[in-house]
Amino acid sequence: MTTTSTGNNARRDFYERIGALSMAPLWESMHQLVPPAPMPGYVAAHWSYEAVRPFLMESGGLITAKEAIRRVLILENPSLRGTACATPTLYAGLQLILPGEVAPSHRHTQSALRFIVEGEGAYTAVAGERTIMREGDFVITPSWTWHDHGNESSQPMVWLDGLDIPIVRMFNAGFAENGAEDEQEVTRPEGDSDARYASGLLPVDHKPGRAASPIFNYPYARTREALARMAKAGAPDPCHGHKLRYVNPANGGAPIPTMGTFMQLLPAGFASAPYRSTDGQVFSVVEGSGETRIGGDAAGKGGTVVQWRKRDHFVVPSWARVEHRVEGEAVLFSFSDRPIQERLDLWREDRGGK
Ligand code: 1HN
Repeated sequence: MTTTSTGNNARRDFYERIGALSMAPLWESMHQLVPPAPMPGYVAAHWSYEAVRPFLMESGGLITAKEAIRRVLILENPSLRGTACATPTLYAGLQLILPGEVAPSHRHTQSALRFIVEGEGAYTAVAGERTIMREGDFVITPSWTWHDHGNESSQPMVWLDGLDIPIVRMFNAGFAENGAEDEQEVTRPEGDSDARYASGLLPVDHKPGRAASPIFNYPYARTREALARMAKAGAPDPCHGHKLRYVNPANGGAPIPTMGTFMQLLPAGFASAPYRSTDGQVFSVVEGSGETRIGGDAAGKGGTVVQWRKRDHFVVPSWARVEHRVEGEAVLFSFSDRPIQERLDLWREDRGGK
């Protein structure tokens, strides 16, 4: 028996004995616990709307929105099955609400975003105000606010739900309540929060209290116009094209404190320079088509190439390189946990020198 194997046997025996006391040797796992660079441990993923939509519509015949509470097909990362995670920190799902249906009022400490994928005319009510939702609108449901949805239009509505479920689960800070009525009482006229907070003005005595934005619908018409004017005015960023982040006008931060939300226009013929950042991201294709190489090397080789079209969804893991390529103009919505990472001085990016 060599000294080493004696040593190893002695160590194994030691690990077993300390294991009985719920202890473990750090030196066996230290390299994994403190890696030299992020090792995401989850994969790029893509859901084509063409493949998903028939199942969404089929779910409409299986259960009502009222019975389901929320009729949603979860977009679960293939390497995180069973966890309801699109990335280790983010939940994503596609919600269907049919004409005449109501998704009953409830509230929870998890924050939610809605990004409207198909249809228009359904409303969501948040904290006493309704807003009618249209394709491309970005709508928020802040933590612990009552919310219900209803579809008084004649077409199905589908939206992307993004929630900070894994984050709240990690903190074990989840609470939820059902409303007394299916539909909450409407106490303010439609457009009230828009009037007060969305014109570069704030009520004179507004006190920045909570972290979430006082605006709850950021309509696509305005976002799209901003992008179009920006694209007309100057050259795209080599990594992002023309990219904007949604903002809480009262504090300059993200509208939802746990999730950053972004919209970017990729001009016709654009090929982005390889870029990576520590926030894993979920993308929703708003306009156009193109392809994205995910997790390639600095020279733009290898990785997974996702070919996407309007209404598709895809996931870019943390610290995986992203390269977008389009023929015609395209618009992408995305969300990530970037605001949390920034608060904690953790967020990093690598622009590959661009
Ligand atoms: C929720 O409340 C909604 O309000 C959507 O539309 C998705 C996923 C998990 C837990 C609560 C909604 C949800 C959710």
